[in-house]
Amino acid sequence: MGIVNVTPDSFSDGGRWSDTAAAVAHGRRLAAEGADLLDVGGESTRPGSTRPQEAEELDRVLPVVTGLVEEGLTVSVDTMRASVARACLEAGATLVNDVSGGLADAEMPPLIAATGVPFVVMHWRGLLTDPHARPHYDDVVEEVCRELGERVATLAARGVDPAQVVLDPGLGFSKDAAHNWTLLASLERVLQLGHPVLLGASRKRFLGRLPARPGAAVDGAAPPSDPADRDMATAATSLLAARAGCWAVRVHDVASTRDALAVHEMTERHRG
Ligand code: PMM
Repeated sequence: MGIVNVTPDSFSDGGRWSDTAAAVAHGRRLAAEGADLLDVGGESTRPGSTRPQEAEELDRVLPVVTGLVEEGLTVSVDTMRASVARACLEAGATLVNDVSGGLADAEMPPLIAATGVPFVVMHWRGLLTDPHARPHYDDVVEEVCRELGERVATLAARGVDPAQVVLDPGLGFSKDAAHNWTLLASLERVLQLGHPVLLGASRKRFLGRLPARPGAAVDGAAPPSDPADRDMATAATSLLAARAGCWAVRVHDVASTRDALAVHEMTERHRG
């Protein structure tokens, strides 16, 4: 899944594709590099960012979704708003990716139930308004899995077929670096919930503080690397995701992940 952020303020590529033509060209390039699916989003979820008005979000994403669909590409929409999801589905998007897991908008579950489209339910403990609020877990894997299971049950009670649901542990959402690493090390536990799993590690902050990097301070005080310098680490997480059996990875740089996934495919093919 290649990321097409049509936002002025996403943490790694905010503002770069905010013009429709540039965003469509970017999506086309990601598809040419091997993305099977393009995820178009118009709202940044970085801590402290203010939500765009509904009309503004729609203005950002709908022309891009339409443009990519017209090129015959498979498109998902990254939104927490049912109205935006509905308009994009009508324009030809085939999947809804909701970082709130259907919690932000009461109209989302009935829309997903009525349309029957695949629905990405990401784990998040809510819109963070305080960027310094520290998430607390006694056992992050156990709690994320339990809370995802509860989300699926709540959605099912509102008519969503569990077969529509793709789960995402939500790296970086209400989670610190140690939580992200622990979840990455335990993806098979998320897969045991019995749904396809999507992983979104791409360029996230915890990948910008790898201990082996020259200059990385032992006490972790070194500044994080630039988001765009995190693609090799991202590709490594894509390999981990593939080995665990994930369904998809959501990435900014498709070429590096494509190669990592090819390494996985070749080693699987040659497994004795
Ligand atoms: N991360 C971001 C946005 N949308 N959707 C899913 N399903 N999973 C994620 O991890 C996720 C997401 C934030 O990253 P971005 O601002 O670079 O898009």
